Amino acid sequence: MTSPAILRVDGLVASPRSFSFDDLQAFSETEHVRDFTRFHPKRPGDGVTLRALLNRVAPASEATYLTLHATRDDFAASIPLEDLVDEAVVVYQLDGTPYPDSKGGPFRFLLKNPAMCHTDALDDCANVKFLDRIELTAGGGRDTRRNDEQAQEALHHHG
Ligand SMILES: Nc1nc2c(c(=O)[nH]1)N[C@H]1C(S)=C(S)[C@@H](COP(=O)(O)O)O[C@H]1N2
Ligand SMILES: [Mo]
Repeated sequence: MTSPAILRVDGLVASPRSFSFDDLQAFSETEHVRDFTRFHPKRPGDGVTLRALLNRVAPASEATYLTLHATRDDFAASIPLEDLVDEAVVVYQLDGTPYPDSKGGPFRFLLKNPAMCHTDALDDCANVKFLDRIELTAGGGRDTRRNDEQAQEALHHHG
């Protein structure tokens, strides 16, 4: 058996924590965002708010950025925390089962209203797939969105 997928939230926080599918399902209804198609018609699924996750880890006052890591394909995005906090959802289920790989699961970071690619820190590129770690940092951390032109081109020639 493979071990269950885990989302780690750590860095400049009082209580680093790891969340499983079951842990996220247990979040209260007010901490949930049901049916993300209300924000983006092509992105179904249910998630929990970034705020609800942060409430459980107690960010330090020095934490100003979130760095979102996808170990699987070595992708990262780093975004100012205050811009994000009411904008972001971690989607973890579709029809009551873990969010599929084909949609960027088991955990996918989604912005309610992303800007076009490369036009803002909160752009479509920040909708990190295969999210396994949210790291709180003082100032910006790793961000593979700002690669050279050619690499960026390659990134956008998917699907
Ligand atoms: N892990 C990971 N997440 C990622 C990417 C990636 O290459 N790896 N590409 C990003 C970019 S550049 C964009 S524009 C969106 C595309 O999301 P979509 O394939 O669901 O349209 O995913 C973002 N999330
Ligand atoms: Mo992108």
